[in-house]
Amino acid sequence: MATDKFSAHDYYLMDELLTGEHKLIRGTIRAWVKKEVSPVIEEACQTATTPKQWIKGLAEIGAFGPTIPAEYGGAGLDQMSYGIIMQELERGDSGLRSMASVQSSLVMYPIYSFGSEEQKRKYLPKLAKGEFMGCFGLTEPDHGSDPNGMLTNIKDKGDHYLLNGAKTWISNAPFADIAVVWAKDEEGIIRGMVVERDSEGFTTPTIKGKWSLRASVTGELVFHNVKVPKENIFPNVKGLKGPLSCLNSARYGISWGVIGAAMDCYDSALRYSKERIQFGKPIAGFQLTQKKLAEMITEITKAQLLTWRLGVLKNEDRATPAQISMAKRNNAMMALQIAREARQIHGGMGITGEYPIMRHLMNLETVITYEGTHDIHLLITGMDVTGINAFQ
Ligand code: TGC
Ligand code: FAD
Repeated sequence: MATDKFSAHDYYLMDELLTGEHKLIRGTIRAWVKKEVSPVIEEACQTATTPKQWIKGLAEIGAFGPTIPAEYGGAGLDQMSYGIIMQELERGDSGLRSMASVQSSLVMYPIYSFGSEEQKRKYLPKLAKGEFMGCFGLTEPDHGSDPNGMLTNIKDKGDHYLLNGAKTWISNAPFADIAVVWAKDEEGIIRGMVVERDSEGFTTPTIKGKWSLRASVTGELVFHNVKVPKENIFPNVKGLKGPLSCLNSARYGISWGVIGAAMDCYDSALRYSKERIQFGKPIAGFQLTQKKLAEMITEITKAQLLTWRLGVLKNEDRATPAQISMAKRNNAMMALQIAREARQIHGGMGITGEYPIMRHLMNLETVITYEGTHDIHLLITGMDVTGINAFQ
C-alpha cells in the first residue's frame, strides 16, 4: 500500500482569496481522502470496484449536494466551497469525484431546480444522506456529443408515461436507486424525469473492461415499456436546456476537480525528482526536469486563477456556459498534460501503483471526454466569440 505524502502547492498565495470556512472545508475533505481513500484506491482501481463505505463517508463530509439549501438536506454552501470539495476529492481519484459530482450536480441539482415540491421533499434529503444514490441518463449509444438527437421517448398513457429507449456510459447506473432521465415526448420536446430502480422493464447492465475511471462503476440504462408516474416528470423545465443546465454545474466542478489530480501528480513528481539520483545527482538538478516542473506549477497556478474567478462569477450567478466550457476544457487538458509529464519524471516507477500518476493519467482520459469532449468545448468557445454556430 503506497503512503499518501501529498502536500498542497499554492504558488500565488491563493489561500488569501479564500475564507476561513473554505479552508476548513478543504482541510476536512483532504483529511478524509487521506484516511479513507488513499489507503484503498490502488486496490479499488486494480479490481475495478467502488468501496461501498465511500458513500456513507461522502455523505458525512457533506459532499452530496453541498450547495443545496439545508431545508432539503444540503449544506447550503457557496459555489467556491463546491469547487474546493471537488478539487480535494479528485486529488484522491477522479472516480471518487465523479460519484460526488453526479449525485450533486446531475441528480440533486435538477431535482432542486426543476422538480416539484413533492419531488424535492421525497428525494433530496435521502440523496444528501447517501441513503439514495442517483445517476444521470443523457448520453445514448448513437447520440453522445449531440444529445438533441436522442431517441429515448415517453408516450402519454393517461395517469402515466411509457418510457422506451437506452442510455449508455452512465456513471453509477449499476447501483443507483434512482435515475434522472432525459427523453422526448410525443411532440419531440425533451423532458426530465425520475425513474426508480424497481420500475418494471428497467435494467442497468454494467460496462466492463474500462482502462479509465476504474473505481467508478459505469453502466447502461435500458427502458422497455417502463411506466413512469406523471408525478415523476420535472414540471419546471422543457427542452435541451434542462440537461445542459445540469452540465454547467458539473463542468464547473470538474474545472476545480482536475486541479486536484494535477496537484497530486506535480507533488509526487517534485518529491521523486529530488530523491531520485542519476549521474550522481538528483534528477531535479537537470535543466530538462526543471523545465517540466516549472511548466507544471505555472499551468496549475493559471488554472487555479481561472477557477477562482469562475467561482466568484458563479457565486454572483454571472458565469456563462461558455466561460464554464473554457475552464473545463483548459483545466482537463492541463491536468492530462501534467500527468503525462509527471509519468516521464517517475521513469519506470511512473507506471506502477506505487505512485498515483498512471491512475490519474488514465482517469483524465475520461475526464477530457465526458461532460462534453475537448473539441466540443472548443466549438462552444468558438461560437461564443464569433457568433457563428459550427454545430449546424
Ligand atoms: P443548442 O441549439 O445550442 O441549444 C439548445 C438549447 O439549450 C440551451 N443551451 C444551454 N442551456 C444551459 N446551459 C448550457 N450550457 C446550454 N447550452 C445550450 C440553448 O440556449 C437552447 O435553449 P432554447 O431555449 O433556445 O431552446 O443545442 P445543440 O443541439 O446545437 O447542442 C449544443 C452542444 C453541442 C453545445 C450541446 O449539445 C453539448 O454540450 N453537447 C455535449 C454533450 C455533453 O456534454 N454530454 C455530457 C453527458 S453527461 C456526462 O458526461 C456525465 S459524466 C458524469 C461524471 O461521472 O462525472
Ligand atoms: P462522440 O460524440 O461520438 O464523439 C467522438 C469524437 O467526435 C470526439 O472526439 C468528439 O469531440 C468528436 N465530435 C463529435 N461531434 C463533433 C463536431 N460537431 N465537431 C468536431 N468534432 C466532433 N453520459 C451521461 O449521460 N451520464 C453519465 O453519467 C456519463 N458518465 C460517463 C462516464 C464515462 C466513464 C464515460 C467515458 C462517459 C460518460 N458519459 C456519461 C458519456 C459522455 O458524456 C460522452 O462519452 C461524451 O459526451 C462524448 O460522447 P461520445 O462518447 O458518444 O463521443
